[in-house]
Amino acid sequence: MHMDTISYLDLEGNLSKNFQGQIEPEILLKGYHTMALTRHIDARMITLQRQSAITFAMSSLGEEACSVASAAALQPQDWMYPQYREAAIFFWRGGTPGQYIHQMFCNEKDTFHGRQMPNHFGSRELNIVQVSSPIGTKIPHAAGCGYAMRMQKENATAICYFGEGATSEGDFHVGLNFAAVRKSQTIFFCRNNGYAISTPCKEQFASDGVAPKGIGYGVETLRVDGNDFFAVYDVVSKARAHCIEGKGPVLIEAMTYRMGAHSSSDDPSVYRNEDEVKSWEPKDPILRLGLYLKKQKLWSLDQEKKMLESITKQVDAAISEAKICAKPALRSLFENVYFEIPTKLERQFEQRLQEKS
Ligand SMILES: Cc1ncc(C[n+]2csc(CCOP(=O)(O)OP(=O)(O)O)c2C)c(N)n1
Ligand SMILES: [Mg+2]
Repeated sequence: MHMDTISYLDLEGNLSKNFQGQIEPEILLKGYHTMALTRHIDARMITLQRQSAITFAMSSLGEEACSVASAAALQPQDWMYPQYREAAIFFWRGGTPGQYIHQMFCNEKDTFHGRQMPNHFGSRELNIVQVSSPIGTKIPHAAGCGYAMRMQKENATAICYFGEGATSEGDFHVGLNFAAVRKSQTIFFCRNNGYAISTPCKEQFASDGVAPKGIGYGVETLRVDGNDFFAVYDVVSKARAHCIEGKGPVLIEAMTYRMGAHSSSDDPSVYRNEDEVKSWEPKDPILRLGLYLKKQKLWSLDQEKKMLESITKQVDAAISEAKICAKPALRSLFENVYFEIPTKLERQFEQRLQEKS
């Protein structure tokens, strides 16, 4: 089976008449700013990794509209389960560059006490469940969370983000089937960015992408242009309403492209062609929304310049602070597991202290 892709914003920034929704200019401007901020931070983090200031970095270059437009279409009470290419949802919800960068440095001010890899952000206050490395494990969690929301008749949904590679994991199938049968208030947001590290889609599945899998499980399924802010916002708004009305979960397949390397440990030049990358440049989500905003006289070159200057200043300051911040205290390795630290662990801590001195 073949499914069409919903798209409203063309490559010149013209909005199709088929777009029936409405997005306030403030949302578009905040969306544009959040995408630009995320792109800037991602680029800086990759450079810092190359300079050995941090150990690892992943970027969402070219995929920013997937996170930002989806987050914009949701409510603060909706729970978010990101993979690792969704840093922008954290910024959309008010997470600061400083908080994010401390996590990237795994330092004393990192909310997670340096116990995770970089890019494993999260926030209890912002209803963002922390990223975990094993692919797909959050899919059943979000299915269960959405089921709990339905049982408690909450005006809330759970959104789970993952890549197309994650749909080859058993967790995807377990999660979708459970959510479909139980009518969980869950939005499954799949970013189909063409690759799972070096594995292209054509070696990942024989189906027409991910969408047919949702239909197979009886899940309402939509395929959208993931680089179109308007289209992503629109389908996620509709998906949220569908969940809240008790009609069951929704699977969204957002068609996008991973413009950068998989991570700082990857070199994509060994497995993909530069022409393929170039062909996606005009589809860039920031470029397209920017063209629209300028045509609508909502944005100018002068504003663009000022925005980039202010982002650079803000991020520079956050990096400088993170660089001089101490690593987490040794003691923190032993905390937050038990309410009271058991004697055995206390002894290990003492032993470690002696080894250090
Ligand atoms: C269970 C599991 N298997 C393998 C890996 C190694 N791994 C990390 S990212 C990744 C590719 C994921 O691709 P996709 O889901 O398409 O997301 P993308 O990186 O493209 O955003 C793999 C195989 C892992 N983290 N967890
Ligand atoms: Mg992928």
